[in-house]
Amino acid sequence: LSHKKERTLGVIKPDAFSKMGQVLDEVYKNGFMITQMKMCKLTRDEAFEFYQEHQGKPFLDNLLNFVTSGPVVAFELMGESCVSNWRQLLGPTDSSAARKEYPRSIRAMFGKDTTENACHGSDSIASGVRELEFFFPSKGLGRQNTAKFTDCTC
Ligand code: DGI
Repeated sequence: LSHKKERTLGVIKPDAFSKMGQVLDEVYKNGFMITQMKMCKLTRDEAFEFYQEHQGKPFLDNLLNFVTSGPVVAFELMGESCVSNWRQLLGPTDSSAARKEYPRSIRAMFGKDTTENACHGSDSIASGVRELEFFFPSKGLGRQNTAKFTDCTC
């Protein structure tokens, strides 16, 4: 069994921006460590790049409208199995399903439906690396070398 530390990207989406304190409280209550954080408002081009894997999907336009409708808070999480652990804390994509299946999840508590679902989480280690590079570019001073002080291997 591997106990390597992983990195993943979390994003508080525009619908939950005003509840960022409560969301971050859940992050810490559940034992996650935040190692980078940034507040920004995405342009449509940036959102399109971020969600490139959803090109051609019927919900993409709706998703881009929503995620560019207000500011977001992006953060890096680091820890053992944090990619899947963070997605588990988020709950199902559909916030209504989350309320039924996992009432203590972040989407159950702060999301509304399948579009306005409070937060994002990378779905794999590879997605996490790409998505972290998007919000925290490793060139220049865009990203601190947090891997060094937390002994992360990716
Ligand atoms: O990883 P998730 O955020 O749970 O879901 P995903 O990576 O499959 O999709 C990214 C986002 O796109 C998701 O948070 C909300 C939106 N989305 C995904 N599937 C649907 C959707 N929106 C609508 N309206 N309908 C969908 O089927």
